[in-house]
Amino acid sequence: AMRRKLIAGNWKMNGLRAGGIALAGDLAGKCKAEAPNCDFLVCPPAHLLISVAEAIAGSGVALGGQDCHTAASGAHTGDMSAEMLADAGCGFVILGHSERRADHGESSSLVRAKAAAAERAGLTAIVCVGETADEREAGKALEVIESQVRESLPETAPETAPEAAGASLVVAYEPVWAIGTGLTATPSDVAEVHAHIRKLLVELYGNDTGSAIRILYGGSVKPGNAAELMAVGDVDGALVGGASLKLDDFWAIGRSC
Ligand code: G2H
Repeated sequence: AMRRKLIAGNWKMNGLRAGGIALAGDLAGKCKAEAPNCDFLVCPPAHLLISVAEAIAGSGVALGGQDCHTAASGAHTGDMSAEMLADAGCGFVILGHSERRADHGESSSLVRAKAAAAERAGLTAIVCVGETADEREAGKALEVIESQVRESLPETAPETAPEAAGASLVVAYEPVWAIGTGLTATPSDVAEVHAHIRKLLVELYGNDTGSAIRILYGGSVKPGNAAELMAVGDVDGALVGGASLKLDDFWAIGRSC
């Protein structure tokens, strides 16, 4: 399947209004001036969503949230629903990032329920999976990733579009030990994991849909390692944390596709 690469910026809990809006606006300006070869997505913190939506309007840059609740509305203090993200202009939502699995005790079954909420609201979920250092050292990386995939992804097959933007579901492989540490998985480790995830997606959703779903790599992606990672089979883009906060680095990662 021809899958256009997706370069997704996960700003995490970073950015105040002045810097965040300028960063998004500058990226939008570059995309308008020079049509990139990949899809760009920015996932800013919630308070910036509406302003960033305005800053990127008409540029082709997409907007995403970093989490959502399972319910559409209700008595859930501090939470945001998928419908609210869509209302703010989002087309995507990151779900089950390892920081949420660790900091907020999110289980795969909760992530699956959130993915169903995203689908209900018309958002493309980016479901994150990945093993810890201990799990990798114990030789259990593939086993852990497989159970996260089987338990976190929606039970019903996502919708697929005929164009290269693929399916209304994205999977992100982020080895926990590579997140924000400067360590990256080797291209051969990444190839092994992505091929395994692809096999599972085809098993779960059938060949057409399973082949249309983009699988991103995440964990200390930067301009210096992006080209070799993006060249790996079944790597359909990157989920970028730290380097997405610097326009030149984020743009360079997109240019490496
Ligand atoms: C992994 C990644 C973005 P970083 O969490 O999701 O962050 O690129 O800073 O390792």
